Amino acid sequence: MKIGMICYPTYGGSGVMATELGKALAHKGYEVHFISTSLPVRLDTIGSNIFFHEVNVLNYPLFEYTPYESALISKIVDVVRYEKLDILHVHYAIPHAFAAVIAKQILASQDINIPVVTTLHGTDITLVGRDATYEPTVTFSINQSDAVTAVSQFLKDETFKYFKVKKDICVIPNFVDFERFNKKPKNHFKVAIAPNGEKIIVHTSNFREVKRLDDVLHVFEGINKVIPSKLLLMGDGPDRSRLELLTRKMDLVQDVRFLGKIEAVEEVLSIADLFLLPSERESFGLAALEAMACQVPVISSDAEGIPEVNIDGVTGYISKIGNVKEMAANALKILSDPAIHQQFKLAAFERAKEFDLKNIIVKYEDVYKKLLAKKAIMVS
Ligand code: GMT
Repeated sequence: MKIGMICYPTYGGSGVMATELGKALAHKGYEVHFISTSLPVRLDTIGSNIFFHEVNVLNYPLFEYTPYESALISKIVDVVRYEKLDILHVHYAIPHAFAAVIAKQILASQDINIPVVTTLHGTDITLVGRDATYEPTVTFSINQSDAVTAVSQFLKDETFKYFKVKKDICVIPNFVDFERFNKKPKNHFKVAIAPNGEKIIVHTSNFREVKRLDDVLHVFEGINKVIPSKLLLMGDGPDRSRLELLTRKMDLVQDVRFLGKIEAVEEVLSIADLFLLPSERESFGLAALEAMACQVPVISSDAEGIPEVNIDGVTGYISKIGNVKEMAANALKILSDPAIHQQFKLAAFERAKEFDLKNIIVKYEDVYKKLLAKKAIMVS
């Protein structure tokens, strides 16, 4: 089977998840064609059955805004025709689902029938997608897709609540690859970061407002006052410069490291003692799941789909959004007692196993196979 995988190439959860899915499918023998504006960040291996097609946007002085969607649609049409793809799997509704369903219509006019699977990821439904600017387009794209999946029950419910959806949505949670994310600590790295055995606290995100990076610093401050610790911040985004200034203002520079868009996320997680995710919005929280796979307990907010991943009092603790005092107190409960810490680490690991890539990937394969079987019946 030849699959077209369309996603954002940047450090966002949807691009990460699409890339990991594509790599895993290729490993199982599928031919996977990524279509994106640049090489997706986690696409570190181009194997014999993984291909990358770059969307080139042609500029013209008349264009005040570059018509990216048109370029993407044209690229999809071209790749489907030339590579003879069987199915398109698009990640994030705006503009990918829209581009795919329009490409599908263009191809239908050339007698090519290509099923479209749309995976909804988060703010494409909960924030930007529901705004009047995009809502009609998102509704149309969902209803014109052949199958729609959502990464959490929360996201499915929100989609039905805010959009006039006329089809079923299948919940397929995000997953983690245990071959990559596991507790194999790189001790030399740990010694360099925490030379005096300080606790290592980690946060990963794309540094947007919804991630509440200020809360990350305030929770860390609460921990650091009591237990010598270091905070490692992975990722980058619009809030980074402001955060750097806040770190100085809070006099935390000695203990906070901005690692930037680091690729070896799993190496940092493998030496972490605790993960912080105080987000305002989080349809799932893939970053937390990856931490849990590395036996790292999670201190999080109760936003959206997070409770479907982090279990309060078992794999970490959950507090109301913004309650940094409680988050710090909960972090200290875990970190102060090695036996309790160990119990949370193991529980986090056990919970993460429920989202093992090996079990989740078959759910996507099922969706593809059903659509292709349906297509075969229509042809015969
Ligand atoms: O919705 C976003 O903020 C973008 C999206 C992304 O591409 O980064 O993130 C979402 O998708 C991830 C993967 O499915 C989820 O783990 C994140 O929780 C979700 N982010 C939000 O809902 C804010």
